[in-house]
Amino acid sequence: SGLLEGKNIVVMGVANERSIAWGITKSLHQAGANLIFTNRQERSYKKLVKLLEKHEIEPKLIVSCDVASDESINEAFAKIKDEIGVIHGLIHSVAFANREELQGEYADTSRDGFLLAQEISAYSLVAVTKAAKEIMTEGGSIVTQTYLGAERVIPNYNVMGVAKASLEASVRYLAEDVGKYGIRVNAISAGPIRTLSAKGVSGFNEKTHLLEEKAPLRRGVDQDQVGDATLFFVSDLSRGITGEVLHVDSGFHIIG
Ligand code: 0WD
Repeated sequence: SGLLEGKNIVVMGVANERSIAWGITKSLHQAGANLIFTNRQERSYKKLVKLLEKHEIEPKLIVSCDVASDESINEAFAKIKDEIGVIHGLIHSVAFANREELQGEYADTSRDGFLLAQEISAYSLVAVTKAAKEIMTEGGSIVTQTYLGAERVIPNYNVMGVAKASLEASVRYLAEDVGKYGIRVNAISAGPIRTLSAKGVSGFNEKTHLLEEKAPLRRGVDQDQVGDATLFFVSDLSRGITGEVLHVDSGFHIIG
């Protein structure tokens, strides 16, 4: 369908074909969006270019952006403004924590590790919202990716769970701030999906089996399901919704 025909959407966080942001890319592309990509590493840039070629998706622009740096964020959005002008959507699909702190006890989290997880996984949404709202002059939709570990204690998720709680609270505060400009901010809380980042969480792959056993739908979640739910949030179909966290997890979160 042409739900996003003529809309300029920025996608942050495609590392490879398994990335959640790649599933989102496919859904947005099918809906007719013009896509702008940001990525951090040279390695992911090359992968992204290859992936786009393979799937015959023509990017409007690819810019490098390290969310750890305000300068990098400002440069990236200045370039988007120069070359694209107005944007209508932003996909934030970025997180990071030290691998050694995604196992064992949360009580052992270091000060630096705590701050790093908060900076890359939660503050980054604030920083990119600040930059994006300046070029969302026709209104828009910002969508981030969170996880159940924000709401409940999930073994080994630890410092990232606390960062996701901060991310979800940020979604609500940001939604209030930018609502007056016609911009919505929402989060998708996906069930566990095997990706590069997920490999960093000790025992994460076993969690996918839990959905098959215990979730109402008795099956796991994939990147395409998250992509379609994100498409809903980016499109006008969700125009009445902001500050929301939507679970795309086969219903797992309702089971006690
Ligand atoms: O089960 C899962 N995989 C779930 C993931 C369940 C629920 C939520 N999520 C979330 C993650 O926490 C994250 O917020 O989804 C988002 C995307 O995660 P993913 O698709 O699982 O992970 P991955 O494919 O590894 O992409 C993460 C990307 C990085 O790739 P590179 O190769 O560049 O490290 O996060 C980005 C980066 O693209 N990233 C950064 N981007 C800009 N600046 C930075 C940074 N400093 N650090 C990481």
